[in-house]
Amino acid sequence: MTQPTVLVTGGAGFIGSHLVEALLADNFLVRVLDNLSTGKRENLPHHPNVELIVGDVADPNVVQRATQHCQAVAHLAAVASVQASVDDPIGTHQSNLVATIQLCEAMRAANVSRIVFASSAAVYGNHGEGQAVDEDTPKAPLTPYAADKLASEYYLDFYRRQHGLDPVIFRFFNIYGPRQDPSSPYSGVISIFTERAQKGLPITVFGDGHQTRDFVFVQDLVAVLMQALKAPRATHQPMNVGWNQATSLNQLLQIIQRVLGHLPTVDYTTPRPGDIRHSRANNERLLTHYRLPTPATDMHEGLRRLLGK
Ligand code: NAD
Ligand code: UD2
Repeated sequence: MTQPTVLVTGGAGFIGSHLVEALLADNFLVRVLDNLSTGKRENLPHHPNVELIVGDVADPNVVQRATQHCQAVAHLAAVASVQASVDDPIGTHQSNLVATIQLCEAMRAANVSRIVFASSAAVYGNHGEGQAVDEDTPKAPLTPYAADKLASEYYLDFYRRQHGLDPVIFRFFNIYGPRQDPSSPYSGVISIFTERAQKGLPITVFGDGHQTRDFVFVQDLVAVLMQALKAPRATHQPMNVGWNQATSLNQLLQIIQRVLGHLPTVDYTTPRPGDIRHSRANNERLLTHYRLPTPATDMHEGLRRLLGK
C-alpha cells in the first residue's frame, strides 16, 4: 500500500518541524512547503520520506504543485511575529491571508479536503482579566497578524460551505519547546529566557512579572495535530489549544532557576504597549474531541527537556 502524503506548510519552522518528525514516525510521506523566511533546512531531518519545496504558499504555481496527491494539509506557514505585522501589514498579509486563500484554491483544484490550521489566541485580543477564554468570546483582533488569522478562519469556513473543504481550526495559546527561535526581542518568552539563562545573560521582564500565559509544550500540541490530520471525521468549530493553566513570568523564572541551578540578573522594566496581562484557555471543546497526552508536559518537565537537563 503506498504511504499517504501530508503537506506541511511552514514545516521547516519551530512547530512545523516537530510535526514533520511525528508524521515520519507514523510512516507518512511528508512534503514541506516553506520559504525559509524564518524556518531553517537544519530543522528538518535528513530522511528519504521528506520532500522540501522551498517556495511561497502565496504563489499559486508553487502551492498547486505542493498540494498534488496529498491526503491532508497542515497549514502552519505564517509570519508568526505580531510586531512584523504591525511594521509591515501589507507584506505580512501576503503570507498570513493571501497564502491561506491560495492554498484553499489549490486544495480545491487538487481535490484535497482535510486542512489543519494554526490560528492564534490573538483573535481574542485583550480578553478580560484572568478568566479562562472560551471560543465564543467576542473576537477583538488588535493587530494585522490577529486580523489575518481570524480572516483565514472565515475563508476556511467559506471553502467548507462552498467547496467541501474539511478544515480543523486550532487557536494556539503559547507554544514553547526546542527549536523555537530566540533571536528576536519578540520571540516566545520561554525561548528568550532559557537561552539567556543558559548563557548567563541578563533577563528583562517587561512589567512586574505577574503577567500570566497558558504555555503548551510543542510535543503535546503535535499529538493533537496528528489526531486532527488522521481523524476520519473532524469538528469544524475552532478549538483553543491550551491547558487552562496560568503561569506567571515570575513562576517561570523560579522553575528555570530550579532546573538550571542558577539564574542571571533579572531586570524589571515597563510593560510592553498592548501587552496582554493574563491569558488562559478554556479547553473543554478540545477535550471533547481529542485525547490529550496524559499527563500533559508540565512546566517543570517541559523546561527540563528544553534545557536538556
Ligand atoms: P515559525 O516562524 O517557526 O514557523 C513559520 C514557518 O512558516 C517558517 O518556517 C517560515 O519560514 C514559514 N513561512 C512563513 N511565511 C511563509 C510563506 N509565505 N510561504 C511559505 N512558508 C512561509 O513559527 P511557529 O511558532 O512554528 O508558528 C507556526 C504557526 O503557528 C504559525 O502559523 C503561527 O502563527 C502559529 N502560532 C504559533 C504560536 C506560538 O506560540 N509559537 C502561537 C499561536 C499561533
Ligand atoms: C503571543 C504570540 C503572539 C500572539 C500573542 C496573542 C509568540 C512569540 N507570541 O504573544 O504572536 O499570538 O501571543 O496573544 O508566539 N516578555 C518579557 N521579556 C521578554 C519577552 C517577553 O517580559 O524578554 C513578556 C511579554 O511582555 C509578555 C510575555 O512575556 O508579557 C509573553 O510574551 P510572548 O511574546 O512570549 O507571548 P505573547 O502572549 O505576548
